[in-house]
Amino acid sequence: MVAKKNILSNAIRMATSLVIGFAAFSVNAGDLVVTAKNTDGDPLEFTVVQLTPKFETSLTWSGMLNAEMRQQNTLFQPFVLPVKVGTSVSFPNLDEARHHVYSFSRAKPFELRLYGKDESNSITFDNAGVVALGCNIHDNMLAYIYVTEAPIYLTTGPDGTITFSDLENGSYELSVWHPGQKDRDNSEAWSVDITGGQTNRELTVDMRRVWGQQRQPAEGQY
Ligand SMILES: [Cu+2]
Repeated sequence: MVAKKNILSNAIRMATSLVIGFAAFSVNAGDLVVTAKNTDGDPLEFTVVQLTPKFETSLTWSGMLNAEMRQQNTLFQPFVLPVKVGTSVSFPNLDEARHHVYSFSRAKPFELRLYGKDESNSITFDNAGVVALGCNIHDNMLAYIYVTEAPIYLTTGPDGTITFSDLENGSYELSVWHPGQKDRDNSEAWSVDITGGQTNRELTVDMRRVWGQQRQPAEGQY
């Protein structure tokens, strides 16, 4: 009987805290919709959008410290992979062909010697910065790992837009990075205030005229 009573009071307590939690959430949090464009006004896919709170917060990094950069159909997937500093990235090869992945970038020079189908290797990225990837066998293969210290980040889709949901109210540093931006090694930063409801920000990224994009190899090329 005592046990039963405890279960009941626990259930009531849980229900109460859920209601309080919801009320707190709706008042103290908001959504942020960021749209990235180039100077011609075209939407920019592959823009890493990062948020760093400027206030004291209980927010702690809760994401997984591992990620994946696949080789599939003689392409790197994804083209841009943002990861938190300290993340271990695996490089599974899903192709019949062998790949030989390397980077000369200062943030993490490395080389994964020729390896075949269903093989995987991991590299840990301990320094913030840009890591450009290539494959010694396939010149068309190109991708970027962007190692960030920001606790919150997402990459824009083809419409150049990304939505951050349920952000705690307050002031944030908002910065973006794109592989084709003029100063490729430094992100551009702005400030944004979240005050509940939806906040929209449109950002213009100053792009280089020519920048490398990954292309599917021509039929029978390899
Ligand atoms: Cu390759």
